[in-house]
This record gives sequence, structure tokens and C-alpha cells, in this order.
Amino acid sequence: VLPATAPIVDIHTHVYLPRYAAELRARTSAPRIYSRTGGDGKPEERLLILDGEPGVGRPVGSQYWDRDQKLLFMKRHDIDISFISSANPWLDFLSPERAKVLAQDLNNDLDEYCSSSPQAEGFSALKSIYGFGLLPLVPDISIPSVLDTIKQITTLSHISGVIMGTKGLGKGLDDEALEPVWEALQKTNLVVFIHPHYGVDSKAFGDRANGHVLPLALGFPFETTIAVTRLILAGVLDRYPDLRLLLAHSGGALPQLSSRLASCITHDPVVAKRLKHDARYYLGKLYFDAVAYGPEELAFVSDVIGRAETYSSAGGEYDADIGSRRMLFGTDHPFFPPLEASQKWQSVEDNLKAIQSVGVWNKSARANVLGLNALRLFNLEH
Ligand code: 5CU
Repeated sequence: VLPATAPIVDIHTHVYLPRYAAELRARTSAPRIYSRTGGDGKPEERLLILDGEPGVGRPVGSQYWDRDQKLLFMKRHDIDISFISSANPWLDFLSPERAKVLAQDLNNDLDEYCSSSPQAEGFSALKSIYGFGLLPLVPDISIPSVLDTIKQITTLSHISGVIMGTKGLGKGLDDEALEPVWEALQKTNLVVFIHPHYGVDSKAFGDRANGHVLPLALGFPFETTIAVTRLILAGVLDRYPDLRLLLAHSGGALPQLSSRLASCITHDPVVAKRLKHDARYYLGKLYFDAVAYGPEELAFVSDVIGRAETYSSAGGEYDADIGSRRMLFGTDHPFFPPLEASQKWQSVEDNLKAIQSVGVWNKSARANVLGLNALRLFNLEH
């Protein structure tokens, strides 16, 4: 039974836990947090996060690690419940030994952060914060260490999934070595949030100084597009059809390119033979955040998901509701803050307005995307 009032649930919201921030402070190359004297003569901390990030990085402060700031942000935007994940680049830059220890320590920290959070107002059986844990996915890690961390996560009451980047163990998400990891993630029913960090080769963006615009607007979503396409082409979703994969930034360009992908596969019999279904079918097995900033894009993604079953090798029908059942509101907090002191964040308002303005979604579809889908996905119906 779902709550009488529909909640707003944010499934894309990040944190650098204090232990992680300390790790970044101890580093001398990116990703790192360093201190300097700011323009106003006061000490400030700055974050260098993206590979080859130009300049001095961005200001970083308590909005990245302080739970009260997260709760304040939620209150400001009427968000009832948040599913928090560590921000990129997770543990990617660490040795296997350090990654394993830090993954488990951070998972415990996050569970405590979530479980000691207040109740969600109006949803008294629910906490206001839940989390995605971390796996030590780095080159040369032993698979039993990763499986051990999955096991650890299943013992943590407020961690309902994992966030992972696109590198896997260094060779991408289509690496055969990941098979036992997918198997364990399917078996434990953890939601896997796939999120970018590296973008694409920056040479593609030319020499003009465009700040972070091209890496974030295009590099991030293309990275996700390529990683998830490779996963589909490797047959991962045929072998693990119950895996619950949630894609950041509405799946990047995958919905737009899925028919082209299907056509290219059809014209390549070797690849075609590997898959049980037309490529478009697999989009209906995925979940997509609704961090697309525009109603037309959300409508398009939901339409593409809605027709996925028609590409099942067993045949199926277009279902307009399926699309809106697989999309979930997110904010990307604390990234994309307002440039001027403002109560409301434009990035959040844009995403909320986009959901409210999708012409083909009725009231119930909007309530699903705003929060009810998340409660179902994370088994929090009450
Ligand atoms: O602004 C950025 O760099 C980012 C980032 O690094 N990660 C993210 O999730 N959103 C924006």
C-alpha cells in the first residue's frame, strides 16, 4: 500500500562523507581537496575532481559532507526522502587494499548517516535518507573482496543499492571478470546506480575555453551511453534479467540512439547472434533518472521505454505507462548550485517543472516519477 500523499523522492543526490573528504585532503594530485587563501583573504578549500580539470578547481564546503545541509536542501525543495550516493570518482584512484578497506568503512559511515537521520515528515514509517553503498571496483582487486563488500552491504539496514562508475575493474562494464559481481547484485536485489566520471576524450572538445560545459553536458552522458551499450552487447542483461540498473542523466544518448544501435547490430551477424532480443528491448529492463531538465526529453525517454516490449523476441505491446514507471526524480545535489544566494536551486526547479510539464503524463504518472517509483524500486512501500 502506497502512502496517501505522494512523496518527492530524490534518487540522484551525492555526498563526500567526512572520511572520503579526508582521503581527498591527503592527496597531492586530482582528485583532491586543497586549502588556499581565497580572494577575500580568508582560507578556503577547493576541489579538483575531473580528469585534467583546468584552473584551480571549485569551492568545496559543508554542502558536500554535512547532513544538516542535505536536510536543509531537502526541506527547501519539499523533498521527503533522499537516496544518497558517494560522488565520483568513488574509489577508482586507490590501490585494491585501500579500496576494500575504505569501501567497507564508507558503507558503515553511510548507513549510520542514513539510519540516524530524522523520519520523513508525513511518512512516519520512513527515514528521510537512505543510501547507495560503494564496491571496491579497481584494477587487480580480488573478486571475493568485491563479493564480500556486497555481502556487507546486505547487512546494512539503510543501504539499498550500490553506485558504480563505468570502468568496472579497469576494463569497463562488459568485462567477463565482472560476471560473479552481476550475479551477486542480481541475487541480493541491490539497485545498481551507474554514474559517469571520465567523460570522453577531451580532444573532441577542441581548444576553446568552454569551462565544464562540454564535459558535463556531453562527456558525462556519452560515457554512460557507451558503458551501458557495451554491457548490453556483452549479453549481461540476458544472463541477469533481474538486475536492477539505474542510469544517471536519463541514460545519456542511449534512448536517442537505440534504434540506430539495433540496426547496426542487425547488420553485424556475429554480434546479433550473441543477443536474445533486439537492442531496444533492453531499455525496458533499465531504470532512468529524470535528470534531463526538459519535458520533451523526459517524454521521449519514457516513450522509448514504453515501446521496449514490442522488441521482445516473444513479441509485446506498446505500453505508455511502462516508461513513466521506470523514471525517477533526482537533483544531482550538491552539484549545480545556484550562482547567486537563492533559496531555491534552479537546477532542481528545472527538473521538477520538467516532470510536471510532460504532456503525455497524467497526474498519477507524475506522482510515480516524483517519488512512488522510488518507493517501489527500493521496497519502501508501506
Ligand atoms: O559538476 C560536476 O563536476 C559534477 C560531478 O562531478 N559529478 C556529478 O555527479 N555532477 C556534476
